[in-house]
Amino acid sequence: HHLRPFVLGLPKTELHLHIEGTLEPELIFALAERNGIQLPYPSVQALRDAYQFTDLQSFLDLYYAGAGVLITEQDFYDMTMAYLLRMRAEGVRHVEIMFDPQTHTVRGVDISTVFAGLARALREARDSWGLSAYLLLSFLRHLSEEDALVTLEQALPLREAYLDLWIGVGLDSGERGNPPEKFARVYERCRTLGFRLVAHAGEEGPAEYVRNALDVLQAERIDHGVRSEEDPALLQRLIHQRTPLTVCPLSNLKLQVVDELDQHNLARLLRLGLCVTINSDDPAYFGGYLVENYLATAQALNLTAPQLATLARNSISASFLPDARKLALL
Ligand code: ES4
Ligand code: ZN
Repeated sequence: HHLRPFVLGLPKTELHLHIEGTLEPELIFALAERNGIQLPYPSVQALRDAYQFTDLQSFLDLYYAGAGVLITEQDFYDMTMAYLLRMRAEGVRHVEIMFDPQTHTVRGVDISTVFAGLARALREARDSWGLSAYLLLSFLRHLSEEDALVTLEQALPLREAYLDLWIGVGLDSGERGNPPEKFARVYERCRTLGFRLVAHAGEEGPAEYVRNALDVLQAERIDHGVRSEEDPALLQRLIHQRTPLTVCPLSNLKLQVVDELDQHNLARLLRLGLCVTINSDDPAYFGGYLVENYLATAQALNLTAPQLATLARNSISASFLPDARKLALL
C-alpha cells in the first residue's frame, strides 16, 4: 500500500490489545514444547488453519486454549517482548495492554507470575527504546462478579510494585448475556481505588450496553463500541463527551461483526466527530498488527492521509498518558 511509509511514520498508540491475542501459532507451539504440553493440532499450519471464526465465541474458544501454554514468568515475558518488538518496527510510541489474569489463575498460574513476566518486558522496552506502556487488568465477563472481585483482591497486593504500569481495568470476553451492570460493584471499587476504567461494549452487544458501560460502570473509554451507531442519542453523547472508541477493524471483519471491511462504520463515525481510534485487538488471530489495521481500513474505506493522521492523533489524545506526554507526541 502506497500509504505504508506514511502510516509507519505517524506517531501513534495502540489502546485495544489483548496480550494473549498476540500469541502467534509458532510461539504457541514453542511454549507447548518447552512446557511439555500436548496440543490438539499436528502442526503450526494446522493451528493457523483452524482460525476460521464465525463470531466472538468461536474465536474465544481458541484464544483461551492458546493461552493455556503460558506457564512461567519467562513465557509471559517472551510473548510480551515479541509484541513490543513488532510495535517498535511499526512506529508505535505507547501501548495500553489488556491482560486476562483469570485465564491463567484458573489453571494454577499465580497472578504474580503474570505481572512479573509482562512487566519485565514492558520495562525493558521503555528503558531500551523509549516505548511507554500501561497495563489494564481485564475481568472476564462470562465469569461472575464475585470471581472478578476475588481477582482484584489477588492483584491489589502487587499494585505498589507495578504502579508505573498498572493504571486501570477493563472488561472483556463474551458480551451477549453479560451486560455491564453485572460488574457494577467491582467497577465501583476500582473507581474508588483510583483506577482508569475501560470496558468492551457494543461489539456484539447492543448500543444499550455502551450506554450502561458509561452510566453504570463509568467507563472512560469504550472498546469497540461500533454498535453505538444504532442509537442516535448515544452517538450525540459520545461526540459531546469526547468518549473515545477503540475500534478494531480486522477483528470486526474476522468475527463477522461486519461482512466486508468496506461496510465498516469507522469512517462514518469519524465524520460525525467521534474520537475514533484504530487498534488490533488480537493481532495473531485476526491477520494483522496495528499498521495493517490502518492500511486495510484505508484501502476498504478510501481513507485519506489526513484522515489517517487524525486517527493516529486520536490514539494519542484517547490514551491515559499525562497531558505533557500527549503534547510531546502530538
Ligand atoms: C476479545 Cl475481540 C474480543 N472481544 C471480547 N473479548 C476479548 N478478549 C480477547 N479478545
Ligand atoms: Zn478486545
